[in-house]
Amino acid sequence: MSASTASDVRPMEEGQSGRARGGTVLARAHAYFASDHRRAIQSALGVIWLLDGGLQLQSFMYSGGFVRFLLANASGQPGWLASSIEWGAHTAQHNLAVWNTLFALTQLAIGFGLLYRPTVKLALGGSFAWVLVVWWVGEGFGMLFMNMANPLTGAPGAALLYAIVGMLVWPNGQPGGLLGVRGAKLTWAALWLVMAWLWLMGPNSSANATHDAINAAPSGMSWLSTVQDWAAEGAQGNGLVIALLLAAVSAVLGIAVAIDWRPRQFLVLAIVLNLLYWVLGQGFGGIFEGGATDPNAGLLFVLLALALYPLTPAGRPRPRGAARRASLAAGALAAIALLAGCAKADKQASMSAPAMSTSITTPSAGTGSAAPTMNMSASSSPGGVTANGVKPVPVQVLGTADWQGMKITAQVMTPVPFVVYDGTSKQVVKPGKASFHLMVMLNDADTGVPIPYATVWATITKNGKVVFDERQWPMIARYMGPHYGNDVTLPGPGTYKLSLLISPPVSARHVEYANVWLKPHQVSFTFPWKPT
Ligand SMILES: [Cu+2]
Repeated sequence: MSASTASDVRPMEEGQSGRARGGTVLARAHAYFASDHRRAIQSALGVIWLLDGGLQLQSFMYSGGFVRFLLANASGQPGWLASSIEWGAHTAQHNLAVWNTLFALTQLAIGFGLLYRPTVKLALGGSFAWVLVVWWVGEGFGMLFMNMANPLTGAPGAALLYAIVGMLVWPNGQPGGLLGVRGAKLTWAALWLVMAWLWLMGPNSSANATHDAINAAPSGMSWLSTVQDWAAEGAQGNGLVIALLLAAVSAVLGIAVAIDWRPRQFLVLAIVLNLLYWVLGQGFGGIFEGGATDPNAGLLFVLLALALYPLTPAGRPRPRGAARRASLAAGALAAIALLAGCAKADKQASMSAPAMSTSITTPSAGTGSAAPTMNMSASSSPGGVTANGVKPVPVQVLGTADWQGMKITAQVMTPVPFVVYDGTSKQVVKPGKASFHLMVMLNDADTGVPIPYATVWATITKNGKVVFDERQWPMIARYMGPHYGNDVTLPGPGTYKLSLLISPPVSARHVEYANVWLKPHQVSFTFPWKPT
């Protein structure tokens, strides 16, 4: 294949710096940093390395937070990998200030080395060694050995992509650098086939997999949260369809570029897709939230696609036979992907079915209009176990959100009386004409342990007008456990927006919570309601 397409390839020579127009700074910068395609990619890679180095210098990294971040990669990994990650984390912990500064300087050195022409090879060589360490200890091999790798959230790991892009732009005058044209395309195909396969894994293709992944994505900016909420809402319940579609698209994308079937169109599609992943699933790598170590895989995939672009033939259509073979191969792969996905989905459904038979109704509601109208009719009350005459009542989930590892759940049940007791006197709060009892659960997302000592303020609006604006009582209940609750009266049927302002838990903390939930945090859910 490479022999027949050799004429299509436009080799990028290193010395095409004769483009300097006039003597302006801009033109000279262009001539130095972007004299040709390969140099431009080298410079972009250098800038990303500088960003990484800068992020590594954040104060968070000098706290136990960085070590915990490393250790978090170890949990659930195979033994040999977990122990090596733990060894790395504990070594770093031993003298964190020194090690972390070294990490940062290494990345800054690679960045500057890429920007300064005479040291490009040295910097790239150093980056190859460094990314192996980072991919291993910092990313746990992109979580590939666990059931946690999701292309949407950055699998198979940004570090791997730094290395591949680096090899592609190695300054040896050969198209495709160290990989060569054929190697580059095969690597591309392998990456996308792995991503196709990852989409089909159970945790990535369940009904709410994409919804949950987007909800858990970092943000740090209100507009980004809005976009992510909107996307999560759209993905609600559609996880399987999304996974099958993206698995098929990924497979076709990888193969099409490898066999030169409309490669440039597919490279553009790859860029668009990864920008979507980057914004929705990776929240720009969380760099606006603090505590991020790199901008994550989306950006690197875009760079990789750009690096491949000149290695693919422009425009000229391939002979018909080849095109047909290509589409047949892509179609067959898509079909296999679909079949595998359906098999997975069946298994998934049968596994999760028993969980729905509890007294708590399935949280099919969520952050939007897709939610069924809440209806608190008594007839939906399940028999269930009773305790001293107190029956478990059905609850409906209005929405869930993740805040730095704290799972925030807003749910409602039929209005109930509750007692406020301050130690000497007590007052009974009667539900009156309340529409429902609102409960906010704060739990550790990993362990499920409730998180007390926080403050939750609930504001409900309808068409922008505030209809409820009160603090939630810290509350305990036999079936609900500790929660933050209040009875809420709404003016009538309609679509409402619930905003929760959660203030940091005021308490001493074990060190694993030392650096989270330090500032108030707001989340919003939209829900329809009608009285019974
Ligand atoms: Cu309550």
